Amino acid sequence: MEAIGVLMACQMSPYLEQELEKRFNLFRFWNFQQKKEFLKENSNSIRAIVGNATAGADAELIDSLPRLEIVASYSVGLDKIDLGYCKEKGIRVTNTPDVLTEDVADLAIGLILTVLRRICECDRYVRSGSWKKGDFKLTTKFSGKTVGIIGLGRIGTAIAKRAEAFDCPISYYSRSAKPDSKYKYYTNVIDLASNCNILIVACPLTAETRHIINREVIDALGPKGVLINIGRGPHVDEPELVSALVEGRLGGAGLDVYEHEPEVPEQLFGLDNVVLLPHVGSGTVETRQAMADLVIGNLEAHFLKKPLLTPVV
Ligand code: 8YV
Repeated sequence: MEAIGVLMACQMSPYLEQELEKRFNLFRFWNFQQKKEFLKENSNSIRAIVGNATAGADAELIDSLPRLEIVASYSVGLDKIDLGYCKEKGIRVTNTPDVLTEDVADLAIGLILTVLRRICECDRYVRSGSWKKGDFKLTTKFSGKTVGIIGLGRIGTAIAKRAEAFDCPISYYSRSAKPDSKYKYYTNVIDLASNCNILIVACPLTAETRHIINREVIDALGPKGVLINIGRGPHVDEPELVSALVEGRLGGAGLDVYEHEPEVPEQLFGLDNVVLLPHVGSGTVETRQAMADLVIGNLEAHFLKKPLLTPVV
């Protein structure tokens, strides 16, 4: 039987590569300089794409692969996949929900503590020998602060649960109120931002949520407020965020994602009230393996004509 062709859209996990290679005819897209030529030559054997938060499947790629049946994303976020087009063409889509929820929620809390308690700056203080010259300055308490969450899905809920353990009053914004939620619901982000100390972005990136954090929201959060983004860079109008932080109109920020990764605005590098992470929300050995296993499980299920493990489309 002809081996099933699987196209990996970019480099993401050596373990996943190895496991895909055992089962399929794996094409590593990044190894081909002439992408168009490569697609032309192999369009008849590729039946699956493995994407992630960096590269997925847009209409152009989908159109160049007439035998494409499934896009399996090594991510929970689906913003790099043209979902509408996949639906229209009957191409199945899967992602990796649940397995990464805890890690991302843990990291959101880590970012809050690191920004408020200046953990990175404290570490530099000790390493540079400054402690010998005097005590570190006082920082800001986390426990009891009001936390606002944009998007009360799996990850938002896991963050809320953790913040509850810090005795934080919790409120949220989402498209509609969650009938079973005990948290306070705001019908718009500006009201949420005006009424919380820490604002966390935890919703999917869609046309509606792009730049959901704009100047007005930043101003509503204010000079004592802290923004945490573990969602996607384009949720935030980045130049507005940078100028607010540089001008002291926003109290601080903890960022795991950026508008143009891996580019990070250099104006942020000198700011001690900002913590910058390189998109590592799900980046633990345990979780990345579980994500890879889900990608493989979905592809195997599809090609064995069994129900998909985590279908989206
Ligand atoms: C990953 C992510 O960084 O799940 C998501 O949506 O952004 C992350 O888990 C990425 O897809 C791993 O390559």
